Amino acid sequence: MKKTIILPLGILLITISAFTQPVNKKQMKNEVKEAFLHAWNGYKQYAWGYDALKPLSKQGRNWYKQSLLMTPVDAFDVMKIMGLKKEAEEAKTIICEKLHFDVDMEVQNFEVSIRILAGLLSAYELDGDKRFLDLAVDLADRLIVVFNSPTGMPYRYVNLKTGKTSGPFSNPAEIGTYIIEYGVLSHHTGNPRYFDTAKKAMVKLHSLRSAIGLPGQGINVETGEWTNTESSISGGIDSYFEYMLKAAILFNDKDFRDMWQTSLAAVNRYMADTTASSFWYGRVNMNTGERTRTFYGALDAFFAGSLVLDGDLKRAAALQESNYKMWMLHGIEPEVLDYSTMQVKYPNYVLRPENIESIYYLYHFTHDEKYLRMGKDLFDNLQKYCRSEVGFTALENVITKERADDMESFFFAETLKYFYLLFEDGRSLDFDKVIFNTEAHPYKRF
Ligand code: DMJ
Repeated sequence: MKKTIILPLGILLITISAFTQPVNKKQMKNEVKEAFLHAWNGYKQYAWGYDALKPLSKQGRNWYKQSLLMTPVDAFDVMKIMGLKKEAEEAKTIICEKLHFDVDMEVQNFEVSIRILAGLLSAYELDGDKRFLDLAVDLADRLIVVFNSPTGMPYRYVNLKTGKTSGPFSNPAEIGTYIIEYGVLSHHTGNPRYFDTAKKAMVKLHSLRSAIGLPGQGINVETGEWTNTESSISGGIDSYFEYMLKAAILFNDKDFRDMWQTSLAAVNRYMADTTASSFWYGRVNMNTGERTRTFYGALDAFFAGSLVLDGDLKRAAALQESNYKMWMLHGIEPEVLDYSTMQVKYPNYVLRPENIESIYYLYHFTHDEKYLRMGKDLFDNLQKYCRSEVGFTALENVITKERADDMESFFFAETLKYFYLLFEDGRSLDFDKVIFNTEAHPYKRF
């Protein structure tokens, strides 16, 4: 809705957009639900049984030789949250009838853990059907062998049937993003092995931090030697930090609290950066703290949410202003931006959730209407630039708006879920009673 005001001189016409008007939460919630159904129906019609939909060529895509039903598993808890009973039943049926893991194929432990293992666990918590837990236990028992390295830090890949592991060159995110899923699994099975294994890997990784308290971007899990000494809050490290804080909260565990506080102090001291009017976190050398690159991107945007979850509203709010600026620069955020020049470094957008995730967190803690308006602007632009005939597409280039033939399962699990939760006022999910894994799968706090 636009309102036109004629100023006294009668010459100047200023259009004040809906930006200044209260956001109609109910209407936005319904729009998000409609967008979800649009994307799900596209998947159903053209990619049923595959991992994901290719929305431009209208066909299915699998990650490996056999589908792991990424989209139904990732999307199931959103359907429960949105009250989409028919769709949830469809997803449950295909998961329970078709999903199995006794397949001779090598998978990436990180992605399969945060999407499939995590999705099955939240499905179990929200639905109560034990078949979800049985699938989760079977999968975890096939994945957990990745931790059998000389350091206890996991290899990147594992063959689900043979248990053969590979990929010693890893990064903190792929080493330290299991404690939530494994902890929840230990909680439901009564078997402490999962929690202990994931914690040991995280403790080991933290012990290898530099003298100034930072992890690097690359590490060999067999030797513990760093292979890349750049440090950031970005992809490759991001969820390692996220899980320290969330594990401290979920398990009320002092070790994770100490890890988080040590790391956060170093991140704030060395990575935090300001330009004329904005606050950012750039990249630095893990040993010296010297700035390496003034890069910030779509993945980094999660950090405002972590900051406010930890009680640092001041930095969180300042960083969210930058997140919003990054999104609105070209209408949709780029993968990476150089914040010192505001030039786009990597121009693609893969339907990532982190910006809206942080908006949701900030709105929860402040109830400041401006976060609803930010959320609305992001959603309106997503509809405008990414919606396609049979779903939503990633963008090759946020400047030209050239599309990419891809709709990641996290678009359901995270992006649409956080939009919905922002506008629905905690009716279906109480923020304070859950912890979200890095793929936005919620677990009850113990
Ligand atoms: C998701 O798979 C997870 O949020 C992960 O931690 C980072 N990348 C994607 C979303 O951007």
